[in-house]
Amino acid sequence: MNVTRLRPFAFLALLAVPALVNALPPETKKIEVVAHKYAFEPSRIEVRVGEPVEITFRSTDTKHGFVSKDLGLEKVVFSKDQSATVKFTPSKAGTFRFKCAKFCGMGHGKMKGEIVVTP
Ligand SMILES: [Cu+2]
Repeated sequence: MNVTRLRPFAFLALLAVPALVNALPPETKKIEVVAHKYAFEPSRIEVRVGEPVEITFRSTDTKHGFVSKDLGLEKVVFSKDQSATVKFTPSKAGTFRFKCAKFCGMGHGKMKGEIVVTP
């Protein structure tokens, strides 16, 4: 077939590109949180409604945990040599608290943070 005869229709291929991009699920936001006695870093995590989130927790000292009742996220425990990953997709905007879910010493109660979900 003659290529020059097809060229007028090349724009159709360009029209298809944005349609494909829109059909893809949103990219996962990957966040690393480091825990130590007695804080999470960062302690404030910002995400968006509908954006899949993957948070990997690591510890630099003892065993710590993560739980967010506000977001309905189950407790996970992690240590220096064993990280833990929490995946979720926020469905509503707001500020949701989380805290350490593993007793780690006298300052355990101070180990808190928040996940801010913007529309
Ligand atoms: Cu802790």
